[in-house]
Amino acid sequence: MLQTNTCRSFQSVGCALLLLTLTLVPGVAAGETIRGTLALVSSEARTAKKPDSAGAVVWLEPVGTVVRSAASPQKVVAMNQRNKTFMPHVLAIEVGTAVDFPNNDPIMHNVFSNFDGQVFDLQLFSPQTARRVVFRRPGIVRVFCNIHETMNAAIAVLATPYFALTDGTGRFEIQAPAGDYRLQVWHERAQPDVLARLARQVTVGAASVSLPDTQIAMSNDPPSPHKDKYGHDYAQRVDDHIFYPGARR
Ligand SMILES: [Cu+2]
Repeated sequence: MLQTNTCRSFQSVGCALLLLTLTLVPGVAAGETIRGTLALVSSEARTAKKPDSAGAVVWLEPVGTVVRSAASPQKVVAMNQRNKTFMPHVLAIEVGTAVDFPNNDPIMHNVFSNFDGQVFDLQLFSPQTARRVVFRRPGIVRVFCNIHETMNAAIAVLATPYFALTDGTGRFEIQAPAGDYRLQVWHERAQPDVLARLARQVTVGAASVSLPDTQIAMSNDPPSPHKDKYGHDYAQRVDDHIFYPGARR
């Protein structure tokens, strides 16, 4: 993740400084729905296309007593591996949720996470098989593959059932009982201090809440390099030796 100052220094060569806007409007069913927009807007004049605003995680942590809704959270979700890509790229789950990692490629993968969040290592596993991890503590889990350096994803493990991911236009909707909450936001390309400033108290069922615009430094560059599960740089690898015997290439 690039530092803000780094991004500033690159503005002249195409580093995008994006504007994050967030507005909450109570839903039709007041006290139960919060809808909002978390739009990523490029300030770079040359960027004609609107940035994709998908993949921001928004969640509400109850403050004090909130009567929990009867709906139970989804307990098993999946993060696929297809075309050497994790899909979806960002998952949001409640603590205690199991995540399956199905390998839909004709080659082996080795899914792992070795810092922050929950550390795990699924070892090499074959095409058309899956491994499962149950996430037991809150945090942001960075997910990688030990074979393919370009594969990366994130799982936001949350201590609340009230959360949502933004769509491509930045829209999100959270169902929650009436009460007081602390709203928090995470985006993989946002600096921690920016995210901290976005956190605030909200009351579901009250009048509309407007949150101020905040600038968020982001880069169009690829994500920062990461190490393999042994803490080493990724070596140049020939994929052929990890093709599963008999699998279609
Ligand atoms: Cu892989």
